[in-house]
Amino acid sequence: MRASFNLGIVLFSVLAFLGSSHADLVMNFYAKSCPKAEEIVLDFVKQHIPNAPSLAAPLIRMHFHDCFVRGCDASVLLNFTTASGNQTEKAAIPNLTLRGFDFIDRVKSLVEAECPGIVSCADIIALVARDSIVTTGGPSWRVPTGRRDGLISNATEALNNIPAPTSNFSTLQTDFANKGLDLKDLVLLSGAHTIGIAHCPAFSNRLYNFTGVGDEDPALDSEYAANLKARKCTTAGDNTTIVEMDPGSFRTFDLSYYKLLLERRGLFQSDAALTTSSTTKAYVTQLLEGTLQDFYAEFALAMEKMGRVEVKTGSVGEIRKHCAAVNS
Ligand code: HEM
Ligand SMILES: *[C@@H]1O[C@H](CO)[C@@H](O)[C@H](O)[C@H]1NC(C)=O
Ligand SMILES: *[C@@H]1O[C@H](CO)[C@@H](O)[C@H](O)[C@H]1NC(C)=O
Ligand SMILES: *[C@@H]1O[C@H](CO)[C@@H](O)[C@H](O)[C@H]1NC(C)=O
Ligand SMILES: *[C@@H]1O[C@H](CO)[C@@H](O)[C@H](O)[C@H]1NC(C)=O
Ligand SMILES: *[C@@H]1O[C@H](CO)[C@@H](O)[C@H](O)[C@H]1NC(C)=O
Ligand SMILES: *[C@@H]1O[C@H](CO)[C@@H](O)[C@H](O)[C@H]1NC(C)=O
Ligand SMILES: CC(=O)N[C@H]1CO[C@H](CO)[C@@H](O)[C@@H]1O
Repeated sequence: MRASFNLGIVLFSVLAFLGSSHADLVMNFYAKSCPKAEEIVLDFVKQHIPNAPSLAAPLIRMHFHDCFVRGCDASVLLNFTTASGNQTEKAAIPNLTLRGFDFIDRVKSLVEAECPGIVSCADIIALVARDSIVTTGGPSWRVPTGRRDGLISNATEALNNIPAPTSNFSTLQTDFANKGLDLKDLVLLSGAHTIGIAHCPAFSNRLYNFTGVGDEDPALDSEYAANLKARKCTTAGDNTTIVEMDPGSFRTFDLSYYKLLLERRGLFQSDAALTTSSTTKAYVTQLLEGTLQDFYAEFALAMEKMGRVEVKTGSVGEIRKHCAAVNS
């Protein structure tokens, strides 16, 4: 009995060791090292997001931007310029409209107070993104943890890896494939544009001078374009006006984003591009034929997959003390 018990422990340890050399993310990674970590994150989100529900959108977007540059390693959070003067991801154009950095910092300080130096900023972004979406009534997904924080943040890499709103289908396909994400993931993850807002420069080329002859993008519904020009982005140079990406239900995580795509009312060229490939258009149609719960279930799988992109685990990277700076 005793011998077999010991043998069990040995076997278990060997398996655990082999497992850790794979260093995959696991559910509830902090169960022993910081058992309250995930609860602290959730409590903070539940306490603050109901008063600021529009933050859920930039927080899930932050997770996306983080994962697409050097993997989900919180490189997106590093302060503007490093000691050596390098520009970080925050300085890159796609990041100019990110919000929610303070929110992450506040969660981090609560978690640090509970267990210093244990919980990574990368995991905090992933958990906050999920909990914020759930708290605003959207889908949930599994967030395995154990990500470690990166040491490098580079503005040029953000530009090279984060797809632009002017991207066509083949560029999007390549950008996602580079992160191990397929066309289904592209369609599902783009569905996050069912919530949130955009600033005019992300799409005003479609309204003004699309091909250099003062024209609109023919792929954009002309009535919608006229409306945007009359009421929202009234000049080609408007940098500040914001537009709901899924007008009418921009706070509701529903299927109407996909409905709009088929009505040629996707806001960005990158949204419209999903209907230019028969493969992705078929996925869009399929989602619209299914239920909201079907969409949520598929979205959940795609988010979990995105959350695993090029993660650093084991002894790679570090656990930052402050999310905005690498440890000194
Ligand atoms: C497929 C390629 C994608 C492109 C080209 C793209 C581009 C953009 C752009 C340009 C904005 C507007 C920023 C602004 O002007 O304020 C935006 C907003 C947003 N994006 Fe994406 N995005 C993509 C994929 C994703 C993914 C994968 C997610 C998350 C899973 C996501 C979530 C969001 C959300 C929630 C917003 C609204 C942010 C807010 O309300 O502040 N996007 N995106
Ligand atoms: C800043 O740039 C220098 C020179 O390229 C590089 O050695 C250093 O690692 C960079 N620092 C960061 C934090 O990216
Ligand atoms: C940032 O990334 C670009 C593109 O990969 C690279 O050319 C550049 O040297 C990097 N900058 C620093 C400071 O490492
Ligand atoms: C898509 O955009 C890329 C980058 O701008 C361009 O090189 C490529 O020719 C475009 N593809 C199509 C099919 O238009
Ligand atoms: C449209 O773009 C073309 C080519 O860049 C430029 O010559 C023209 O002045 C622009 N027209 C307007 C109305 O901005
Ligand atoms: C919009 O932003 C650009 C670049 O930051 C700036 O050059 C331009 O003057 C701004 N336009 C307006 C109308 O504020
Ligand atoms: C980030 O930069 C700001 C402003 O330069 C500075 O006040 C803050 O202390 C920095 N944060 C960290 C963690 O270094
Ligand atoms: C959130 C953030 O850091 N935004 C910055 C993006 O870059 C511009 C300048 O390039 C800054 O003014 C913003 O504060």
